[in-house]
Amino acid sequence: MIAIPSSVSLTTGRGGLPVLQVNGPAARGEIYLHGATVTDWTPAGGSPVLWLGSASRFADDTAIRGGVPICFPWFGARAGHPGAPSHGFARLSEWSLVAAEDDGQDVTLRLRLTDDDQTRVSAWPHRFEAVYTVVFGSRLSLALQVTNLSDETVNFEEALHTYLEVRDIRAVEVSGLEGAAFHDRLAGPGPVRGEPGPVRFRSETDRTYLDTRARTAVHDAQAGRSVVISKDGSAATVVWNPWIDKALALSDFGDDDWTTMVCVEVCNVGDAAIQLAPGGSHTMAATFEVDPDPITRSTPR
Ligand code: TA6
Repeated sequence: MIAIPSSVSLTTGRGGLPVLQVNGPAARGEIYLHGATVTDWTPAGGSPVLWLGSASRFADDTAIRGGVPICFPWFGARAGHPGAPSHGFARLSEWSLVAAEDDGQDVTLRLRLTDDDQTRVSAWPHRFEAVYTVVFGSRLSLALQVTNLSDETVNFEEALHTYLEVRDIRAVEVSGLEGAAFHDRLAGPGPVRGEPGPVRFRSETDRTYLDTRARTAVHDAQAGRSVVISKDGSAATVVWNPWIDKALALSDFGDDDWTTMVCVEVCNVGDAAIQLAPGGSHTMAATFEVDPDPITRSTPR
């Protein structure tokens, strides 16, 4: 067991799952070893930024519904493998804590996942190492580094499937994607031309924005805050809200939970999947920052 600072404790969390709890100078945080799922980031003096559902299950055979599940090494369904878990095996696996540090301001945790007997017979059977670095500070920084330990070139998809808490999705806007073409999962194949304004939510929304390295922001006027999401090493962004019917269809989604969450996912999926030569590494990073300024833009009716 590695040495951990006094601001970090490894304890038993919901569902009896092991969880690392962080009480740092700049923020409170929580990350389950199950899926290396960050489930809380609360900046000092602020309110929780990540969303957890009222019906989220904490069990080792299901992904945690909320926080930041890690989708890897595929996104969505795995073509040709109908029995493969949605969004890959990383969010269903137990990661290991390999480093923990408190520098007096930020608390940094590093977790690791490598191939094992199960992954080597999965829909993605390659040798790999994934190292996930999480910095709990006045900002939340996430970095997923994947290294190809096999002797063949590999392709993989990855997403930080981030659930953000909002007062009411019907009064939320997401900026930064103006003009970017997107795949609309609800409208079938083929990219859709971009839209000139911010993303607003009036029904189920499930969009993959292609070829965008832009910073985005979730404007929650009712909460008087915006959450700004910067990214590096990511060429796509997914925006999702299940709305009424999809939320009803998901057993680990409370019927009204859809109103208080939005997913903005820093990712490399589809045409932006990553190709790694033997021995190669790739890092995808996202940083979240709360801007407490109320939104100057009028809230859409
Ligand atoms: O991120 C959008 C999405 O791919 C949606 O299509 C929806 O399936 C969502 O992920 C949640 O997927 P999950 O497997 O966690 O229920």
